[in-house]
Amino acid sequence: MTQRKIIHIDMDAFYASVEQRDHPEYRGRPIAVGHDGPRGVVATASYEARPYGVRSAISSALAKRLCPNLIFVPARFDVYKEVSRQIRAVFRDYTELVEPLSLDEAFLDVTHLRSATLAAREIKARILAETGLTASAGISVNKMLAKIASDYRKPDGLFTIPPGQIEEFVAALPIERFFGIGEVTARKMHGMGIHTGADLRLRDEAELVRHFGKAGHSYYGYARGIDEREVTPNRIRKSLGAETTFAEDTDDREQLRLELSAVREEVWNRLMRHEFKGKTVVLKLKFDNFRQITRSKTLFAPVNSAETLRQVSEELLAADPPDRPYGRQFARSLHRVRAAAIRFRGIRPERLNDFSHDRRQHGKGKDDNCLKRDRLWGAKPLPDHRVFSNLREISQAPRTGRTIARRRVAA
Ligand code: TTP
Ligand code: MG
Repeated sequence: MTQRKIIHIDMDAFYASVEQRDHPEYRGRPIAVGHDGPRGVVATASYEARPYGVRSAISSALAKRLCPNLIFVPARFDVYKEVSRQIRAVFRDYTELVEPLSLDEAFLDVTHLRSATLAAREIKARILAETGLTASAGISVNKMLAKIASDYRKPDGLFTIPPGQIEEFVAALPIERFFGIGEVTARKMHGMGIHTGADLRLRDEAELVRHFGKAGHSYYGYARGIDEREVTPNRIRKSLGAETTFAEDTDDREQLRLELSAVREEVWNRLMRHEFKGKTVVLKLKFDNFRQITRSKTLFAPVNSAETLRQVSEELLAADPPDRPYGRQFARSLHRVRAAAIRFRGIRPERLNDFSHDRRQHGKGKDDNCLKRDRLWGAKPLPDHRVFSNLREISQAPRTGRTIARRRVAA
């Protein structure tokens, strides 16, 4: 089998660089893209702001504390999308096999070219000429290594991991830097004493599978610099979301509403960044007794404005009667909310009709209760009534793995 040649390209401080390009007065200054309100979230920060610790997804309030001179600039997603279109056009001059991961990054399979490193150099130069912005490139034999390499010399970097150096490179790599090992898995690995690629390499495959399920096979490969994932154009993302764990558990609705507005802003940023089209909005609340409830609502068309997202998520949050605080129906006593999440799901048409199953499984009585409560306290429809409402609650007791689901359809 011929060895693949993979390039990963990632724009530097993408939104912030676009703002500095278009507003010369911001050049050389610490800026954050996002809004400055008390619940605002930073989408990204310019390289001048990063030494202060300002980075993506922290709150604007914290960012201002870290860097008092920080300038907040509102996001202009249309402009970022236009730049994204320009860079993707450049990529396609080199290969059909382009897999965008978000507006500002993509994998390219250039196995057919003589030198991937030369191609990457050219791509960077063309991006700069056509957009006035810098990108970083990583080059290697698979996606994992290319992605790690592009991060290695940021900003304006270019780094190649040639086949002969893979082993050494991977051995020294901290486990959280592997592409494909997320935050939660990395924490679990730390708990097992696995901190670097070298540590991971010492574990046998069966042990990794025992701890991490099927993914264990992949991790076994990653430790050896092996990653079989192909560059797949038009990959379809199924869902996207954001979650926050509160500094203090709360049962105060107003507090919850405010906390949720920050999660909403972040999830909206992600939606824009991944150009995700989601029709189903899911709200999840986790309680201090480790139970959780999930509610969702499916619209006829993808959510296309931050205002619609605000309405739907507040509606889902308000779906409890005021005299019955969150979770009471699932717990013997009142519990406080520990964490909240909003997710978007892309939904296929056939999924919209699968309610009969739940009805059979959980009995009519429960559904009727649910109906009555929804009529009294149910969510207000959106103004245009173009809403397919799927109010759904799930109580999960993780220790037993038991799931109780209730669903109801309201016109
Ligand atoms: P990244 O490529 O992760 O970050 P970046 O381009 O700003 O900086 P770097 O030089 O380290 O690559 O994300 C690209 C854009 O996506 C970023 O400019 C803003 C947006 N974004 C968010 O809106 N929220 C997020 O949590 C992250 C990580 C990015
Ligand atoms: Mg980037």
